[in-house]
Amino acid sequence: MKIGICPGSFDPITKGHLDIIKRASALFDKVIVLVVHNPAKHPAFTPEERVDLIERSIAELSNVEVDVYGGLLADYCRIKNANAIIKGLRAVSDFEYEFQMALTNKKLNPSCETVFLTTSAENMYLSSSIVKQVAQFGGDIGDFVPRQVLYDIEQRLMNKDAF
Ligand code: COD
Repeated sequence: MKIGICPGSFDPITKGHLDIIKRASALFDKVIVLVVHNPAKHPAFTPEERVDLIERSIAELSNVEVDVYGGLLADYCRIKNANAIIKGLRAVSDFEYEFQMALTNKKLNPSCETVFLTTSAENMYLSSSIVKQVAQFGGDIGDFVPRQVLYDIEQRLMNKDAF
């Protein structure tokens, strides 16, 4: 069984993430969407909230599950016997950072490859940070996040202070 891991902060999940997850689910027998900590970010949603939003967004994908992990991604891949880490690439600006992580993960766990899927053109500009910024100032995020979780993300972010 080929197992792929889609890791990320998912703070919160966007249509860009969902597109990568759906395409990964067509390539692998099993996909685990993994909420992991990015030390460079200060999340707005708790890990449990992020898992819940992802689970509701992927409900129709029978070979996809969601998990959360507090350690190194390479160690999680070893525990799960994963074949690949699947990442989305939006633009050249993503490349250097993703390339560095791919090489580090390969060094830490040589049996796990990193597979890059290019973003779909309509999601190229999308990020969780953009979603948070637009929602905090009362903008419409309907085109940015999965419809199943739109209301909850809006409610949660609208009540956050902008400053
Ligand atoms: N279109 C396509 N892909 C997208 C889009 C979009 N619009 N938006 C995001 N993506 C992709 C990203 O490129 C990324 O591959 C993935 O979706 C997740 O994105 P984010 O922003 O939610 O998550 P990041 O970038 O903060 O995730 C970084 C990790 C949490 C994976 C990383 O920090 C990590 O592995 N942490 C665990 C600790 C560890 O092992 N560290 C060593 C790593 S070398």
